Amino acid sequence: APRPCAHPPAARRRRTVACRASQQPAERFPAQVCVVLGTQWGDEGKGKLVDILAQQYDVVARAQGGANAGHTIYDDKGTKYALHLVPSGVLNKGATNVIGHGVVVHVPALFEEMAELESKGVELGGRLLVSDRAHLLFDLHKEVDGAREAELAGNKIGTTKRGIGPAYASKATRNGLRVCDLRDWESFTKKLRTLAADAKARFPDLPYDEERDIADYKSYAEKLLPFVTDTIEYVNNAYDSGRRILIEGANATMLDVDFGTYPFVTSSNPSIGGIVTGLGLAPGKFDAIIGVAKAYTTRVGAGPYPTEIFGDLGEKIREIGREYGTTTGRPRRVGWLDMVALNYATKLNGFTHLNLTKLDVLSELKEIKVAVAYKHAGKRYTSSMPPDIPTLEAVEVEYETLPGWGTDISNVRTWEGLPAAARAYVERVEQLAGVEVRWIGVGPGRDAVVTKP
Ligand code: 2SA
Ligand code: GDP
Ligand code: MG
Repeated sequence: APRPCAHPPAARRRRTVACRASQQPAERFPAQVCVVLGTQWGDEGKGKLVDILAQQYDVVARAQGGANAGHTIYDDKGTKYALHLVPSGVLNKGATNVIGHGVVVHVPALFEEMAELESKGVELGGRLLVSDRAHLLFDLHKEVDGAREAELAGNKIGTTKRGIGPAYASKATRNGLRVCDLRDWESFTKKLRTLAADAKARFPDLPYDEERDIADYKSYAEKLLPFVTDTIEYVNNAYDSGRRILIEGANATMLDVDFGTYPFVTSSNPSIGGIVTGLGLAPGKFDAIIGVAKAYTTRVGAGPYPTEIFGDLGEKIREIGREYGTTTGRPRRVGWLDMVALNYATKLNGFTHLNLTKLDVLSELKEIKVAVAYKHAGKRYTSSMPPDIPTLEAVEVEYETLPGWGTDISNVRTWEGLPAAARAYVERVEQLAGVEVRWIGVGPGRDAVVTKP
């Protein structure tokens, strides 16, 4: 049946808000279309929230990024899954998982991930769809990623070397290959040889054997094509028939190629615009946009990081929070919660709710700092970012200091059960951000979440 509500988006939004206010919090979700985005430099715990919410959704979709992403989730038995290309809705047997056209797909990495999931008993047949328009990421792109990083020497971006930047570069250069190209073998081989020749003109010693890839992709195509469809049609039809759609952002706003700390960013738009262009669902259809923020911050890779904590304290938080890359295992840099970045992300993405994660990691600290402003050359920044790296590296950070709670909260499951100082911390974040914090993470497990009344 067609979706009953024919109100224009703005009117519908107002209606949704009015109706939400009269409901009990537990009933506010699932919103029909819900987007989950990273607000910081990634690894905020997006996967965990998506996995939790997915239990109430029919479709879970990725729209940007690639296998650079690492989303960690746990099932009820405590089995751990590290997802890179497959959406984190995969443990909800009732949900269809969609890899939208904005994602750059390394087919062998996808197969590896699918095999790993199947070895853990997660069946994907009929539950995974891959966009026919998604760009293919080849080993060639990974090699170029490595070669470019090597050239940068002391100025490396610190990429995951998963080929993300070069794959999006091929897309923009318009010599990239897409999933639908696998349907026309002759044209596919011709395009791949042209792409390889182009890369080798720039990097003559590039260790990439296109003839071997061509041979491999013959069987990959046969295996992949049953999963391939027009996902733009699929998600829009799902929407029109009233099905619930959850969209999982990868990476995060401060790594956005337009909004982040360029050039120390990824090559997609992990903010709301990338969701629109990467999936094909119109923005007026989004009912909830959830920003996921760690109660502190982390950053993996190089680039300016105004609230970075060095020395023993940084090391301590890294160890308690187990802050190591989900994809590469790299140690993550650690810093205080940065409200300048969070307010900037809120402004850009229009968050309707926040999920504050990993509050448990701060339990041992006597005092917790929160950055409320950057100051530089007579200017005070509270929700905007200087565009250039030298200024970002030179800003003086203005902090507020809040008392810690000094007790383990990892077994707390209710708002009232949290120590007063922990509640005060959450409320201060809410106040500074001007957005409701609806979920508070107190541990990595699926149940380790406090829903704020
Ligand atoms: P890339 O590979 O071109 O996207 O790298 C560019 C920058 O983007 C950062 N980036 C990430 N930051 C945090 N987490 C990511 N995913 C993995 C994880 C990272 C890992 O979940 O832990 O395992 O190392 C991710 N992906 C990209 C990257 O560090 C560069 O700063
Ligand atoms: P994502 O990329 O945003 O999905 O996050 P990652 O999975 O890369 O990194 C987040 C890490 O924190 C994972 O190991 C999660 O299991 C873990 N995690 C998520 N939420 C919480 C939380 O509230 N507390 C603790 N201690 N760990 C959490
Ligand atoms: Mg991650």
